Amino acid sequence: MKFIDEIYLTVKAGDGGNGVVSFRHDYRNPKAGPDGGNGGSGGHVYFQGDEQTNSFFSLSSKKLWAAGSGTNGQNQLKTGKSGESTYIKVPLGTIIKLNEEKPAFAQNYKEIILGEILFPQQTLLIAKGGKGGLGNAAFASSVNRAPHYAQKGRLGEKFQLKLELKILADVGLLGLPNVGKSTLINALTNTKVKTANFPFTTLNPQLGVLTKGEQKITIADLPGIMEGAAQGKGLGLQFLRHIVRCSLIIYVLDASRDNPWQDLSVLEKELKDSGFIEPQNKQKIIIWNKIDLLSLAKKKELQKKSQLELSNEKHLFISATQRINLDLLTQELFESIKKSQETNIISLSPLHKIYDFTVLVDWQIVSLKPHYWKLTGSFIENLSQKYPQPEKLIQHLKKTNLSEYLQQKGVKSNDVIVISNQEFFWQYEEHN
Ligand SMILES: Nc1nc2c(ncn2[C@@H]2O[C@H](COP(=O)(O)OP(=O)(O)OP(=O)(O)O)[C@@H](O)[C@H]2O)c(=O)[nH]1
Ligand SMILES: [Mg+2]
Repeated sequence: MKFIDEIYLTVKAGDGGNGVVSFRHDYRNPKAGPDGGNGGSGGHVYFQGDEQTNSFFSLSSKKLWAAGSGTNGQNQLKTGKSGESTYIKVPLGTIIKLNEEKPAFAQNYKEIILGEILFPQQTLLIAKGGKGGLGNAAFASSVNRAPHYAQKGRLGEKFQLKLELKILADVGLLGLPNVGKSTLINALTNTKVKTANFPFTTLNPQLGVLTKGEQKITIADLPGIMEGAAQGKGLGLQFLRHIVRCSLIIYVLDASRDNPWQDLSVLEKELKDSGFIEPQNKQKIIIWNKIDLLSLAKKKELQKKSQLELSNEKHLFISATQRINLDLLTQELFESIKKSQETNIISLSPLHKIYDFTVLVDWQIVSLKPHYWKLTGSFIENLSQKYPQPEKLIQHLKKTNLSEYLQQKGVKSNDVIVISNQEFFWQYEEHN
């Protein structure tokens, strides 16, 4: 299956159904009251965490994800049916970003993150469905017993999004090609990643889970990194972003190579040059793999040098194929990760949308001719449907900071503004 860690898509929540204007048919009483029912509400669009997938591949062919719209109300006070919500299943570690043109007052945000999916089954509401409009029966009052108007349903939110995946793993395996990273993940976990005696066998990140009782550690095996990767050599560093969230990095080295110490400095240099992570903020274990291939003398030499040069670093000598010291490594991982899982839990992201974008992204005004403007955006249109009476609409618009926006754009008092095909004379409030 193809590995895709970045996609663009549009989500559209369902529109609310319209309320209707209707009166009871009663030949004995032609003045019988209104019985127009309310519209059903539109379905929402949610994102949901799915442990079974590690890529956006299954989402990549669909560009528009829409929820169902509510149906219109009916006579006899019948409410319309609600639209069905849509759940988009994404891998854990998905970051949902807004991909809309930013309004002037949001330019300070480098990018606008709507939320993150971090847990299995975590559900995040991204686009809210529109409410159903009220039927005319809802407007009946002692003053107006037979209202001839009803509300239209409100529009569902619509956003263009960019999804980015940063795989959620506790441990990342980093190393030059062919050093035994995949052999190691297979030996530690239940995965069966392909291994072979040539470089670049692994082309995509792979995940494995190491378990002990209740505790779980996820490990990511990444494609090999070579010298010059930060400048784009080999597979480059495109996969490095997947270790940004690992709390521990295992540097895997092939102890049987001619100069494994140089390999270690290459790895450290590439990681530093990539600028992706600050290695000093991560826990790290250096692993000399394939020690089964070393003569006793070579092994002693390596151990001695490591004792001197890596005295401040955790390091281990292992063989992934012969299972030498794997228990020690496992134990080390559980101890290190337990600590970081305990501290991390507090800093995880919220379970809901971080900003309310209806207001942020929405307003747009264009000048059609001098002193004549058109105001659009679903926030405005929704409001104009909620308040079919012009005075009420203006009253509500004035409660927002629309005035400031219009002033910035050069709208003057007595200019005409068109909202949803209705014309209004705009007046700024007098400030005494
Ligand atoms: N003798 C010996 N061979 C090993 C050991 N670990 C891995 N190998 C062999 O080294 C070769 C490469 O192993 P892989 O696990 O595919 O290496 P990798 O680091 O995942 O390689 P890329 O995916 O290309 O980056 C295979 O032939 C493995 O059998 C070990 O501990 N001892
Ligand atoms: Mg591999």
